[in-house]
Amino acid sequence: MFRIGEVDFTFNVLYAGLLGSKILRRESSMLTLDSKLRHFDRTLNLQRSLRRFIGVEELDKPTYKVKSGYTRFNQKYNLTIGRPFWDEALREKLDIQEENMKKLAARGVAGYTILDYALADAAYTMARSFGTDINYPNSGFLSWTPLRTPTYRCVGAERFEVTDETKMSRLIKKVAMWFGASIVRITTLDRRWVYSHWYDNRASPHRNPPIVFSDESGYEDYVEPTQLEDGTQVIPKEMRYAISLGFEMDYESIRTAPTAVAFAGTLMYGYRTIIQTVASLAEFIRGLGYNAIPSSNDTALNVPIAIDAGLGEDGRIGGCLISPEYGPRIRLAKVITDLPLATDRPVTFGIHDFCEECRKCSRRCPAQAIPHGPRTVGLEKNDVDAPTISESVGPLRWINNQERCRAYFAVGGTNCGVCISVCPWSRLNSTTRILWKRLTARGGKTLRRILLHLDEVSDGEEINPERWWCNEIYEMVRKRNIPTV
Ligand code: B12
Ligand code: SF4
Ligand code: SF4
Repeated sequence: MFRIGEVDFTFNVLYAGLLGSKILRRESSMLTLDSKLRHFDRTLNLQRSLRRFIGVEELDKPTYKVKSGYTRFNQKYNLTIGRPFWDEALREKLDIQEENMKKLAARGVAGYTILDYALADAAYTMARSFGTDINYPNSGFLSWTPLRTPTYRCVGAERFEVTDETKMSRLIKKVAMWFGASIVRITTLDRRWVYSHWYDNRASPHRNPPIVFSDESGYEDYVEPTQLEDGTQVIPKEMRYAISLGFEMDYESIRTAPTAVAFAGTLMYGYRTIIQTVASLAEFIRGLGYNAIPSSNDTALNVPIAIDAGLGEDGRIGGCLISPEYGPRIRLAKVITDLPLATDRPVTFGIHDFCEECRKCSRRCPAQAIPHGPRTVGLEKNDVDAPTISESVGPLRWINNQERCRAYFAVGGTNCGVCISVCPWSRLNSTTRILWKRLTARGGKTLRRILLHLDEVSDGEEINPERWWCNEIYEMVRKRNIPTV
């Protein structure tokens, strides 16, 4: 018998082999859509077994700490829908995007041709058509009110009475997976993570209305999610639950990061599926007679909500949750509801210790946006001169310089994603990778270093966009330098 520390190596190899082959056989339901609702019982069980095998521990409280005095973040300061619309100095840095895209496409640079950008644009269709926009609350498919007459009214019934919250939660998870989610867990909504205000650059002049709860003075009469005339969004106090949803982004396209193919992957396997899933899940809940707010990047912060629900933990890539199943290669969304549900617990699998050693994302980030040093609360400077006004102050975490990251998006007209592509936890769940995860989560410092080294030498291959497309037209577009400017 060969032993590494406390770990029985022979047993591990055998168990990982069995679990790995089972997961690979069940890949259709574990990693992609499955058409049969009953299969999701097995998927949920398999996810639980995988977590147990890796060594994911359930906790009473999440592993993060938040300094007292933390105040809710105003979306006006974020770098997607807020600051670029009112901060001229930042705008200048981002304005290079269009010119850069033209130059790259004209030179036929792989991953930045007209085909690559067209693919990304097309993959975005569901998430930004018919009034839907992933960044605005209550827009299009993200409507805060039912899109059609709720089923319970159509069938002339009272609202569906929930007598067993645990069974209801399992049902909701299965339905959400059927609609498109890869992983679903439930938490009580912590109001700290709801934006204090949302930003509306469609209004003229732009406006920055508050998001309030119905137990705040003056809003007591609202029993349904409501948008007031001045844009104020009211969430009824009874909407205490957040269904946190994770969406695996496909490995092949992400491995082409930072190209437009990777961008397309995040839009396709992230936002397209998010919109379809949260909108449908919200309609299902409304059909039973309850309120539901489907939400993508709008309304609240997805990462701390997902940590509370136990989807994973925060890691060195400051804006990303690392999940045991997919690492940071997962997009997040949520549905806020008053449907009575049983909640899940937060988890740990030692990612803070692992990120201390690893630093692969900080070494590879082309914008030097990810710190090499320890976690901070944003009150002191770390080695990438954060925080800026776009980072909240108070939660202990690896604070990234997101201004640098956002400015790098403008360089290639994509959303980069190199950090998620290179993270060892993003790799596909082969038998060896599952074993690697288990040893990494449970091992000590020395073992972690050995495993990190093994990751460097074994699985570092990035995918060339040319190989990704695998089509002669792509070669022709590159050689003929189409389009020209
Ligand atoms: C705006 C935004 C950005 C901005 C940066 C954030 C900013 N400061 O403006 C830009 C455009 C640069 C960006 C970049 C990226 N983003 Co982004 N981004 C968002 C968005 C839409 C809003 C977040 C926000 O308002 N941040 C402003 C303040 C709050 O930032 P902050 O204080 O630094 O807090 C961050 C983290 O510390 C964490 N957080 C917040 N509060 C707390 C509290 C505790 C206790 C902890 C532990 C963590 C935590 O969440 C925040 C995420 O920005 C979210 C969606 C959402 N609603 O959550 C996606 C989101 C966070 N991004 C995501 C991703 C994947 C990326 C990129 C990898 C790009 C890509 N290719 O997909 C990079 C990674 C950059 C990095 N180093 O982290 C995913 C993360 C998925 C995951 N696995 O967790 C999200 C959740 C989108 C989604 N729907 O899945 N992003
Ligand atoms: S998305 Fe790119 S620029 Fe932004 S932090 Fe990740 S690697 Fe750096
Ligand atoms: S690349 Fe390494 S340091 Fe960065 S998030 Fe992944 S595990 Fe942590």
